[in-house]
Amino acid sequence: MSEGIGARVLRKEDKRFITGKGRYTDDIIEPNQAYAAFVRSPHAHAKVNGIDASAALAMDGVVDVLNGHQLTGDGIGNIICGWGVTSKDGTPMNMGAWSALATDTVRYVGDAVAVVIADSKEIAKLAAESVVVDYETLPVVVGSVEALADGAPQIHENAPGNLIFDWEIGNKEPTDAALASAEHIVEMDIVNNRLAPNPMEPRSAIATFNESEDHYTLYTTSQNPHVARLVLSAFYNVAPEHKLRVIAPDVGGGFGSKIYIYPEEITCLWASMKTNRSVKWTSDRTEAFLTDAHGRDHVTHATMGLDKNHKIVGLKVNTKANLGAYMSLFSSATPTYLYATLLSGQYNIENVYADVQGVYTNTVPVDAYRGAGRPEASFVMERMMETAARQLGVDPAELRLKNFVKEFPHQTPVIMAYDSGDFAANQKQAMDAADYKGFEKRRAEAAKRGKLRGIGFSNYIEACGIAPSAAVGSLGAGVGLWESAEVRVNPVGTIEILTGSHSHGQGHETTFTQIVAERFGLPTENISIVHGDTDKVQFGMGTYGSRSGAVGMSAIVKAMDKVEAKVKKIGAHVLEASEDDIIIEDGAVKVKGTDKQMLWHEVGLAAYTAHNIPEGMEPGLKESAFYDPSNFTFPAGCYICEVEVDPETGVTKIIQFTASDDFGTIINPMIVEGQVHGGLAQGIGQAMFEGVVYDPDGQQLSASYMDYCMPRADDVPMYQVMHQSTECPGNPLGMKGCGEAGAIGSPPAVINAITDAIGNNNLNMPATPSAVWAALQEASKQAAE
Ligand code: MCN
Repeated sequence: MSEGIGARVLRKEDKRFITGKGRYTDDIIEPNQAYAAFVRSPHAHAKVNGIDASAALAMDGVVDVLNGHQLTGDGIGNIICGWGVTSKDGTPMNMGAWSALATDTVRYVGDAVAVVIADSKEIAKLAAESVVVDYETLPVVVGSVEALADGAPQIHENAPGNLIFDWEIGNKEPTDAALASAEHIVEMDIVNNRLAPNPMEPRSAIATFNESEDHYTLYTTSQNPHVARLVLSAFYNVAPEHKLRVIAPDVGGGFGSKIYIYPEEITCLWASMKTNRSVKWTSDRTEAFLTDAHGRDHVTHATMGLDKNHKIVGLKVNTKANLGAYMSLFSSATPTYLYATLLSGQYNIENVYADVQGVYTNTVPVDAYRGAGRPEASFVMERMMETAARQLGVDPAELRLKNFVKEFPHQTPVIMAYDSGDFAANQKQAMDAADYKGFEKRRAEAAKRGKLRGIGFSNYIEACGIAPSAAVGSLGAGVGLWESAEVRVNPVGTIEILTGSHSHGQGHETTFTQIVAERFGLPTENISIVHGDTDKVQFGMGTYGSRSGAVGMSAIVKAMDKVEAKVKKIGAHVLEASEDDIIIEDGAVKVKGTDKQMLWHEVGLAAYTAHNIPEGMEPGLKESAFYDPSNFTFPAGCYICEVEVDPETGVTKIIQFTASDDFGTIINPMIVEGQVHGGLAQGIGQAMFEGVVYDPDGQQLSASYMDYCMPRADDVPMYQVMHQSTECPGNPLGMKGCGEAGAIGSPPAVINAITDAIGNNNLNMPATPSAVWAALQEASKQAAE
């Protein structure tokens, strides 16, 4: 089947995207549309003593100026965090309140205190600048370590010492004992830098309250419109669920940052009801830096023990996770369930213990960003591994090989049950492709040119799919994370797939049709995807955690099973054969071993005309299914990075990057490679270029592309991307997620390579030329002493 599973089908959606025909939220124009501009705090921490909006209200074209007291007065609820994390001492999270518009206190630069609604965007922005807010500044703290220190400014009344939770996982006493008796100890302080998500399309929302129908519509840049509707109605009381339609049309990237319901969506909906106008807001880039949820920001101390045979006997990790000024949907889950549960990496380690403190600071809220917790875990483990190899004077590849999990299923001491994998095979494939054996020769040749060449490994594992619902629920999530699908065969035989997954760059319109094409032997052009609209798709959990393949497509498989069963019954009836003899292939329903057949569209027609179907059968051909996976999926791989450093300037060039991944069954290799390429660019960005920087007053010094450096095309090499797969036993297609792997696995490979080149292991991300140069100076100073 040329367009089925494994085919490099070109992305159907690209026709409209690359010809400028995509329809994004900001492209939607409603009649009688007004524009919102937010009045944002210029202070990182302040009391709000009053708001004077009289000048703004007097301006021509200003419809209204609304504030937090009005919002809470109308019963609009606080923004919630959807995952409970219980502290070591059994207490629940100390959660501060987050109102979509602040009332008495602002807690980060960008915190919204009021919104101006006006006839044009320009008037709204101008008017917002004329709103006078009486702020009384308060002391500020931006780092998690500082926020936990005695005497730090108190950010939320009910989170004493700024501690949201102090959570633990693993076996503490046995880990302590294993470390005490270990032959070798490796100890490191590791910082995982704060990142801004930077999707190509900034966040946007347009809300319409239709008074005559008592109905709300919200177009928004969401990765999960159904969850948005649920949360907006059930928790924020903005509109009853059955009277609210949420549509996420084309979305230009999200990387996790569009999972959450932000203050702006809540405010636009509420303001639409207040003003009886459609209300539109689209973020600009500076606003995006100031308000899109950031990612990472961990400060970690890790200790690893090895025995005399270099087997790891224990791992102990303490992490302080900066969660910013407020907690949003996934924020508590990211540094706990999605991080510490993967700290043992690809290795068979009997004793692992981690404790994590979630901390409030006067910074932008931190939540999931591509990988969410898993890049932080793989960075800790893979930096520790490389450091251990260097301290022991052994080959890093050999040390990993010795410690790999080799038998599956494998239960780790930190909850996860790895179901499949062949880590040694991925490592071998990557080593062969990267010509690891020939590296020392290349290093010597580079030295002759005055360059420092280095090589670094990263053997990552991640947990995708986020499942099953019972387990996710027991971890404190408000909802289980299953997925839904409906397969509609139309009377003419074309097929529409309604899915709860949401494509915002991942190519679902292509890959989802491929599995249907494969099953029924139809061309993909006869199959289309319906998604992103709560009025069209019954319910869905959306796209994040690389779950749409393994979970979303599995729901489609389940629905196709039901369609197939009905088609066989109709085929057997019409063709006067036994159901057992009916096969479906090449777009036809056939009787095995005969030339009797019905074409696919004839089956569709039969189902809807309904005069020649089995007695008692319901007319129509449409089935739905809900799929709840039995486990996470565990994509894994080996990444090898080779760099050259100019010792005069610290400028680092990636010469070669080799990735061998295990994604189970691959539906579309081209799309999967694209996903890996994108993830690698983001991981390399984190390792070498990107970082949100705050000054001590809580002002972002990196809130524009002048200061926040994204990787450009010439910063990344032509990757060598390859696969060595083991089938996932947990879902019908055998798939594992691929959407985050590149971002998870690449940062440690890059830093391991650079530190290998410069001979100094003490290097934080981003490894900018000045950071690398400083580390080189430190190394030569140490050598001279
Ligand atoms: N696929 C496949 N074979 C596999 C696994 C996946 O062919 N074995 C295909 C899938 O059918 C899908 C794509 O690869 O078309 C990605 O699938 P999957 O790994 O299931 O990830 P999701 O579709 O759930 O996407 C989420 C993931 C995440 S969590 C982030 S963050 C991310 C990412 O996808 N954000 C992205 N990739 C992104 N790509 C773009 N362009 N923009 C983003 O915002």
